[in-house]
Amino acid sequence: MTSVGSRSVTVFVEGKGVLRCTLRGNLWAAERGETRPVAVGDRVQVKLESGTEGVVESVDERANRLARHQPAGRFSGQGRTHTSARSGKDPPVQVIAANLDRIVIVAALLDPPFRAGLVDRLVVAAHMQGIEPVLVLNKVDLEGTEARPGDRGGTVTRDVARPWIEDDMHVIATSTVTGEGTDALRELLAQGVNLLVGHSGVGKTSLLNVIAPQALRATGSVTSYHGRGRHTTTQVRLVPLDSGGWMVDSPGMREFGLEDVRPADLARLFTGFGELPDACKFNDCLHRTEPGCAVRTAVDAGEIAEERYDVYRRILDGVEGEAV
Ligand SMILES: Nc1nc2c(ncn2[C@@H]2O[C@H](COP(=O)(O)OP(=O)(O)OP(=O)(O)O)[C@@H](O)[C@H]2O)c(=O)[nH]1
Ligand SMILES: [Mg+2]
Ligand SMILES: [Zn+2]
Repeated sequence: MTSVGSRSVTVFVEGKGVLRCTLRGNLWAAERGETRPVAVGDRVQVKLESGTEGVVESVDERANRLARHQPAGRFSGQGRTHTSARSGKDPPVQVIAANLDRIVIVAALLDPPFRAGLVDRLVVAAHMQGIEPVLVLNKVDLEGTEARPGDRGGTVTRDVARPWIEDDMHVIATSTVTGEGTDALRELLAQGVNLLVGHSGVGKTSLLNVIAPQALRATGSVTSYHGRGRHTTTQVRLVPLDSGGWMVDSPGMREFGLEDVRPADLARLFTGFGELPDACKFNDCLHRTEPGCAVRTAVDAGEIAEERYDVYRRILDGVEGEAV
């Protein structure tokens, strides 16, 4: 499955290229708490109707998926299968892509400003699904540039990636302007299916254009107002690489709601606490104010940075909010 539109989808068939397909009606009825019956990256069975068209008959079981939880009241109108039949149940999740080998989390050093929260949520989601997370710190050509007023001040450097580097995650600093890091990224992503995700305007599509220039896609300038991207990419799309691998470009996201994380599991999936959660007095410690908490003790001793702990607490609040 290479793209999913509101009426039809495109499917890559070995030896035939890309076919435009409709979905067998019962696929819509069989939706599994998801906004759409299929996602980019799904492997499907297709009945050919002509040289360029077909019907998707069924969707194979997935190895994994990256899905975002849609906060209640925020999902109406984004799909078409979750109306009356699901009322009163959990809102459907939005599956961004399926059957992934890597989730390539792209963040910019500046413009838009680096925000750890989204990176951390995506890393937790990747760990839960057993998918390798990769962090790409893009726009490093802007390193040392004074942050603009309103961007919380201060100068941002590539040091922001230290928690993930210390956790042995692949972290690559890149610039599509100077070319720094792009060869290393191309090499890392040569095989398998790689999903590009991150805030709008961080340079996901620009990186894709460097790695797969034959599939040149539109990029947009970051609006100066708020430094927020304009959401140039509007559809999730699978692009083949000459190396045999695949890239999936996705529209920028403002936030990412984690699905189905048990609050007591979060600290073990979060980057930066190491084995400490296992040393707490209570097995289901949430590392807030519980007695005998090894995480809090390490924060108070300055062994864990307050900022890291604050990000954890924000994500925990969100996870607990969704759980009720
Ligand atoms: N200085 C600098 N600018 C970059 C770099 N990479 C991309 N840009 C610029 O950042 C802007 C946004 O790039 P895009 O590739 O469209 O960003 P995106 O992440 O695909 O954005 P959405 O599709 O909206 O999610 C464009 O103006 C790019 O030229 C970089 O390494 N350095
Ligand atoms: Mg884009
Ligand atoms: Zn604890």
